[in-house]
Amino acid sequence: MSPRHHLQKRPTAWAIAAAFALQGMVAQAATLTVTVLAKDGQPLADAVVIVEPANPGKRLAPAPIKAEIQQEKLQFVPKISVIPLGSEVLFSNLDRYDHHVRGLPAGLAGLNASPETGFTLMLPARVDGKKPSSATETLNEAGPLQLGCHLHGSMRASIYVADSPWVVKTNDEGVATVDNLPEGSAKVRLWYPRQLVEQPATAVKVTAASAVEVPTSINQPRRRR
Ligand SMILES: [Cu+2]
Repeated sequence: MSPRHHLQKRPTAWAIAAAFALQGMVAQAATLTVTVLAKDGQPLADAVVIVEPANPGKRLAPAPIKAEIQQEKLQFVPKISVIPLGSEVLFSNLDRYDHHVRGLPAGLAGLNASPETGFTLMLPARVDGKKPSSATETLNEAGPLQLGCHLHGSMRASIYVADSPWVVKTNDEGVATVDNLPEGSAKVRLWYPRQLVEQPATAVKVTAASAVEVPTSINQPRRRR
């Protein structure tokens, strides 16, 4: 090898910069914007969007958080939460009635559950001049949970306990923006409370800025409040 040839082979500053840029592109976080439509074709809020990349790579579990769910005017607020696995949830009762928080796996698993399954909290009625009663629960199992109250059958809510960072609830425009995805093929699954039939997964190609519309046969809930 001549010295000259050797010189030519040496990577130039430009080549090094290009290599870094390329590396940056490969590692670049991609975004998928998912719009979920109800049976009537209108945006569906509060649907849980779960993106499952074909090659998730070294996926990090989402960091646990401290979440809050309140009981107010005979309702759970919020009605649907996406909370990372291992998080602690603070439940508070702001009403002047006693409430329970009965947490059970959603769907059939919950129907067949024994009394020991899930968790039960008792939150006494609010008393003037005192802090509302509250209790915490740590979510140690991934998947959807339904919340109820033994005293008030209409009090219903859900928590989707996420073991992946790619689980996002749709906003009022029916949109869930899922960030930091690896590029490439992925599946989009949905979870929605009271859903009778599981929606088939949607295959997508995730790019730097990709979007998909997912029509469903889910009925719009009646107008809330
Ligand atoms: Cu209650």
